[in-house]
Amino acid sequence: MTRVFPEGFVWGSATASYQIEGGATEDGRGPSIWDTYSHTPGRTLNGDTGDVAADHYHRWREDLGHIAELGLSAYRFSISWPRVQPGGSGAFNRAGLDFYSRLVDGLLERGVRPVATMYHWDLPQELEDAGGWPARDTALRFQEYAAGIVEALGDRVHTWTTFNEPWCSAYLGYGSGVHAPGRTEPAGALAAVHHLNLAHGLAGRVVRELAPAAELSVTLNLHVVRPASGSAADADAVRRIDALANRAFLGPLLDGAYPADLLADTAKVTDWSFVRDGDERTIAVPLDVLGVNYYSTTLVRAWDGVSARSDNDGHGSSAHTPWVGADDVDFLPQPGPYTAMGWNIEPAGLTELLLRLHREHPGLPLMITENGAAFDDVVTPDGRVHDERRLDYLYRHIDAVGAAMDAGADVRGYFVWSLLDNFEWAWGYDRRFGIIRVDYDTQERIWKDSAHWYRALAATGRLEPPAGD
Ligand code: GBH
Repeated sequence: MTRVFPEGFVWGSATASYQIEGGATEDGRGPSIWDTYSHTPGRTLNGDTGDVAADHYHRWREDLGHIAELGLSAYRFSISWPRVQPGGSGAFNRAGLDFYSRLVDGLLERGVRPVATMYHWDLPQELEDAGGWPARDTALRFQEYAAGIVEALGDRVHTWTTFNEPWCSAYLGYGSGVHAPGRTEPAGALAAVHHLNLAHGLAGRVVRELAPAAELSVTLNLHVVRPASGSAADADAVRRIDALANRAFLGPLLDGAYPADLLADTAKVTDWSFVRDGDERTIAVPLDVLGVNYYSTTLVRAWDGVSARSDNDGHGSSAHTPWVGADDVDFLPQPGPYTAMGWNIEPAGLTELLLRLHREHPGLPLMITENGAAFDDVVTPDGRVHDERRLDYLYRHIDAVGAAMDAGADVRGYFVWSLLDNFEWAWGYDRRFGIIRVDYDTQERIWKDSAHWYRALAATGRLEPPAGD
């Protein structure tokens, strides 16, 4: 069935600094935790690093051309903290600020709305050396960084997003260690959760003050958690994971407090004494829009402590769990189909998530800030990439967004992840999410079929089933 999206619905695409820019040591950029991590043997697949990536630092003008050619109404990018403030505190780097200033102006000239993320995981290494996100001071440094970039770019940026997926920064960075900085400290992961939330609140207030016309948002990777059975024990496993994954952020951000069950569940890990009086009020700065990243769903059961655990527990290559304090929860494999990441494809989960947010936080506008899929693309002799599985994934998920809107959810836009193939973190260049292919030998950009299809969608707002569907 053809679905027509409302006039003004935003069609965008998203990227992140470390994943596309390269230019890792140029024009005064300092090192980030991802430079250190990716250069540490054994941390990323094939030892891949973001040193060159998609060379966007030099090819930004060409990439703006692709964005314009696609007819996107918005582009979501992230600012590299160590490019604009190399040591994470003190002096700002003019050349770095100028890079983003030119990018923003280039978007505006082409009629594309800039949506800037302040932090998509590249913490200046000096701040990690001083303790990283488990240290409260990092949140204060973030406030200073936010003031510098908002002063420089102000309300030329339409939407300021403080953080991308703080879940990943906290639990993968400091819990399982499969992301930089690779630490495995359960209490540190929860302290990181709090300091990321706090940093959001502090930076949010900076946006309100220095760029009152800009929108304020944060992007979360909320988990759609389902029970393996109807048992009370499995329902409780869902509750616990929902607390760690979702309510640890939604609680303070939207309701002004951490959920009591989260504090109780994790009491053996930490007493949460890092939460000081007034912090929760600081965090709850009103949002204009909540960014939602969605890829897949999560299936859990209570673990009896005896039977074999599933190996699909989200630990990646690490022996440590990101799910700190939830050792009695098991993560189960799910029915396919799967993407090349091994993630199950389930569009209905996106509808469910949007409707939950609509129900629990009525009146809060939502934006899909990431959705997309990695597949093993091949370039055919005609020089094209017939990525029909990605195209089908996008179609089904955008349709799922439409279904949620039909049921009342206030969704303002959709950003496909990603504009370009890029450095997929621990998986390096092995996994390709782009609607535009990057040939890493020549840096040539090739539109995949999904890009042509997305262009038509952005032009008309009419979602047609792909041929053969
Ligand atoms: C996003 O992360 C990132 O924002 C982006 O940079 C990245 O390139 C893109 O997605 C593709 O990966 O619940 O532990 O079992 C998404 C990260 C994906 C993290 C799903 C959690 C489930 C593993 N999330 N993943 S777990």
